[in-house]
Amino acid sequence: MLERLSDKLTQIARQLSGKGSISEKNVQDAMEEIKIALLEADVHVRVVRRFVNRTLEEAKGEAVLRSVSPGQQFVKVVYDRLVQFLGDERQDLALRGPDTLSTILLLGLQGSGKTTSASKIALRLQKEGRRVLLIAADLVRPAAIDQLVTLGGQIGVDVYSERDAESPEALVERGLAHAKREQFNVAIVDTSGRMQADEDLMAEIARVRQVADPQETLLVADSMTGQAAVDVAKSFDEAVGLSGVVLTKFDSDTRGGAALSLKSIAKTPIKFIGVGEKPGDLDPFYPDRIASRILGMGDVVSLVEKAQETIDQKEAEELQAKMASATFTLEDYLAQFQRVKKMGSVESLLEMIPGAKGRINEEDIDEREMKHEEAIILSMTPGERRNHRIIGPPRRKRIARGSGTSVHAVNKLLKKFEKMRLMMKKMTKNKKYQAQVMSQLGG
Ligand SMILES: Nc1nc2c(ncn2[C@@H]2O[C@H](COP(=O)(O)OP(=O)(O)O)[C@@H](O)[C@H]2O)c(=O)[nH]1
Ligand SMILES: [Mg+2]
Repeated sequence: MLERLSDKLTQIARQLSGKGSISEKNVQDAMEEIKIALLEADVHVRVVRRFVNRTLEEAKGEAVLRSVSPGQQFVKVVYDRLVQFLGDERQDLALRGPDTLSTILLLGLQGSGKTTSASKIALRLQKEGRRVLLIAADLVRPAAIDQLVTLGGQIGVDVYSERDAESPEALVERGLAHAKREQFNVAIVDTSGRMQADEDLMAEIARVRQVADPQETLLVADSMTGQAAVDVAKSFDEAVGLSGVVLTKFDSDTRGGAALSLKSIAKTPIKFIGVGEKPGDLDPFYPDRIASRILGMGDVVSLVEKAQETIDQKEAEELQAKMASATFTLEDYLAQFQRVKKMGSVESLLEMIPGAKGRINEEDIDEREMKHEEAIILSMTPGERRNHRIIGPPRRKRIARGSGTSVHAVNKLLKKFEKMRLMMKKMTKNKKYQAQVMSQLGG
């Protein structure tokens, strides 16, 4: 799987991580090589450009970690970007509870692996304890019905089929009625494909989709077709709307272009990969595992992760010491906003403050108000930030003007900050105050 891309990137990463120090030129050269490797892997050119730009941007913005080499740190940046481009989090099927029928509709071009995938997903859900019914709605090729019936027999899953249905949508309607009557809780609909995603196919699919009203509309795409798979996903998504992709023949895909381009070009998450011809050959798609496989530098990645954790730990300790001694300034407060921005969530801020997690919800913190407060603090001089007590009425007026807010807003922030500081001091001594302080933080 992805051997070719993996070999290239692993080689580049190994060279980098071995270096004790790296220059801007090293980074540029490495990025150039990565770019070529990605293009050779048939990754969409727009994705390649985005990948390179984001990686460089991120590498520049990274805090230097003392316990790892810059090369190792850069490898981690590349790894993080790979995970992001592969889709970040694992996306599971969004099915209803077991008391109601859930429907999964499979779409795709001829030969992409729809029928095979239908039986693979059926087996998987059956193992999870679901009562699964396969519906054979490919009426174009008579052999398709036999194929699904045979596969169903192999895995012990019932197949609903009709030999002379007037249309796929009529068959699906009856199949689903059967599923409800017989208390199946998942119905998987296998549809017909064409050589191309033409208008006829789209019209048929749209009719079937309307009748099926599925919880999941999955495109089955052949990973070996690379970028073409991405174009197919885009046109299916525009025509009928997709909830995810099953990327088949991943076992034979040495390049990885489809896997890396799908999420950012076609905006559809990969939910499963097909890794062989047998019914058991279906894996959930884990972006981080695939990224590790591509980069082959798992040890470096976890080393850097650990170093990052330690830095966070140190920051947290410093912050707590400041809170305890009431030397917490507006500058520290501002640093926290920036931290939230960098980490992308308020949650990371809450993690820094002992006892805050679980007591306060992320939603309680008004992000818009945070932006205002940030603007206000940014309009202060460094001296004002370090000692807010010197900010009298004239300064308040100036700051309000500079930040595009009002004197009222500035007053409010200063009052809140003063109160917060006092409470923080108490908080570090008295657990009971922690929750109160956090609600202050929320405004
Ligand atoms: N190696 C491999 N072969 C697969 C995979 N999925 C499907 N196939 C093969 O691809 C061919 C077409 O599959 P089929 O399910 O009939 O495609 P359909 O026309 O979309 O229904 C068959 O020979 C399958 O065995 C996979 O994940 N790996
Ligand atoms: Mg088929």
